Amino acid sequence: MEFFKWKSKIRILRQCHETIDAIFDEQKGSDKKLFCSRFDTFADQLLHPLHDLYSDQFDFSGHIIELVKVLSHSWISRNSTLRKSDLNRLENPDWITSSDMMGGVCYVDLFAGDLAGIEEKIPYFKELGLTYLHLMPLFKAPEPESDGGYAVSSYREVNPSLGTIKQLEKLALTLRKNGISLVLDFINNHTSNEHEWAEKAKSGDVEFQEYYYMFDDRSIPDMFEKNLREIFPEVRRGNYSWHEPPGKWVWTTFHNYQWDLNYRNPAVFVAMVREMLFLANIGVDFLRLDAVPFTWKKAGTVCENLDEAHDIIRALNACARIAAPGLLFKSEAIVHPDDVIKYISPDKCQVSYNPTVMALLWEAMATREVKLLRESLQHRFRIPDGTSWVNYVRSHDDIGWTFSDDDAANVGINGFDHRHFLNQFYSGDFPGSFSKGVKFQYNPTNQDMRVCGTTASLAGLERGLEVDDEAYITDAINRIALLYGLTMSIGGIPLLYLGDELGCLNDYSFKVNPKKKSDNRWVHRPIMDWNQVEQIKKGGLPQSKLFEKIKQLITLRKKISAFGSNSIRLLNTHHPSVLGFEKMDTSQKIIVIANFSEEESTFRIQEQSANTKYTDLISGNKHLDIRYMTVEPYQLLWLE
Ligand code: OTU
Repeated sequence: MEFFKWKSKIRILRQCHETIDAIFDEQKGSDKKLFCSRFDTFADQLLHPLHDLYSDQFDFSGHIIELVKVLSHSWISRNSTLRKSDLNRLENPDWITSSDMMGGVCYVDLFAGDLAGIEEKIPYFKELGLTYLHLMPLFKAPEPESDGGYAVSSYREVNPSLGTIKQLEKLALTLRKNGISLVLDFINNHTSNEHEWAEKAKSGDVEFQEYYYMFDDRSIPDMFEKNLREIFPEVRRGNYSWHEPPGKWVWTTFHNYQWDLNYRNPAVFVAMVREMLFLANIGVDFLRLDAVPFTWKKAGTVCENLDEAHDIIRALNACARIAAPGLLFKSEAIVHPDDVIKYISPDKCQVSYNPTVMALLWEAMATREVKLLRESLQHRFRIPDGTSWVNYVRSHDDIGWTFSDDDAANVGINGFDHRHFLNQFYSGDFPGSFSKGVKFQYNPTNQDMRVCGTTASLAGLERGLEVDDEAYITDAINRIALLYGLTMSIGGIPLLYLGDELGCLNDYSFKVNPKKKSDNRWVHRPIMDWNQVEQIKKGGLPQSKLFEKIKQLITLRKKISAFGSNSIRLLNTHHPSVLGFEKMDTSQKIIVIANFSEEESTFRIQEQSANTKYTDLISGNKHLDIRYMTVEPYQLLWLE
């Protein structure tokens, strides 16, 4: 490193500048000065991690020069709208923690048929106040199975059944004009087995075989395998699959058709930057970095969350800062909370899913106790300035119980037993459970398991409607509103899985669909039924109440600036089912109270003075004395 800092670094930087000069001199008019100043500002963030990763590789500086060419050309072709938006974002870096932020996520086909359909739904997004729209993977992918698009055959082609890349670019612009940021996945851990690189590897092209991890026999795979986790053990045991051609074992962490990219090869890094900046220049605002923990493998380790995986993200981030400064990253690390947090930083991922809070919201719902949620929030919620959580109730994936066993032990819970209980509870096997989830990926070796289900089905609405019991249905609706209301007030960007606002239930039809039947996650990815949406909007249905409630909460959240902020102060409510915390910023202080019980609960917040009276912004109730107060079943209070 020392050597790099002095001698070779100066030489490489000089070569970089010569390359930049040559490219920009040919393309007169493009803003070279700005580009150069950004390059200089972020050169260390770019070159240091790359030096750590690749300086031992043949022609390290050649790869750097190639990278600089990619960055220069991407910047030159970045259009004026995006450049203007870059400047806005840079001038207002706190935009991600504004309480105006409201996210939504959907599949293009399931929600609206195709990209044209999505554009038609913009009024619906605006009705919900969305400012952030994550469209699930929409790129060219293998048929019939593609892991819901997470096996990408081309990062530059839209799946023809959904539209074209031109349409996507236009949609990004239209969304931008409507105040909605476009979020897409950057599936950078693997490509599909039908990607051009994989095809070349199959045909025996050694250059492209080195884009992946390929082995002639089991000796190296067997050595690695000793320490590796299995992600989809019901689909395939182990982390490798045999492919003929090329007649080799291929590292496939997920499905056989998802080939892990070999980031030890610097050419892979450069090639992926090229794809990433292509997406940036289409007008994507956030890239969700899929499966970030897995991008580096090292013998003798679990091959997740390694330091080198972090180096890759820092270098990718520097590329964005230089060539597409408005582009932000969202981390998708559904792992132990100690690891989740390490990806969150202005020079890595500026936003991140909050899988711990997601899982613990459900945990508190099942146990009617908030102690583990509270324990975790207490020391795990705080993240750096310039970053934001994305808080969600559920995603397109299963729910895994990724809380810390140490946190659990601190509040007297055995983590292993508790996970077993939660799986039983949410798959509906636990006596008295309100939930109708489906088990996912049982691993007989370690008894690990996760669960699937829509928010409404997990929260009791499906059972409630089946037994046609009004009280049961009301509890379920209130649970959903409570969960979403907390994602809106805990701090960060709330993310709505579109359809949840309407109480969408599990869809079991995937079981007879040959493309989907092997993956239980499809149970919670229903097709949006727009006729039913009309019925719900007319009013009178139980789901109508939910829809109105969710809209009310979103509208209110936007007015409460403190709800965007990362800081939180936990309050002692003296009741096991009642969570209390305070959100504060320079202009506002709000107390949030959440009752995770189907019983009325009486809580006490003692640190209040006798003459402080509160107004609940949700119900409108005034003159509330929280030194001793009773809340309704599953009630949420936003107290001012
Ligand atoms: C992600 O999830 C996606 O969200 C999934 O839909 C994909 O199947 C998968 O990647 C492969 O592209 O294991 O059960 O810590 O938890 O990357 C879901 C990260 C997953 C993993 C996560 C993965």
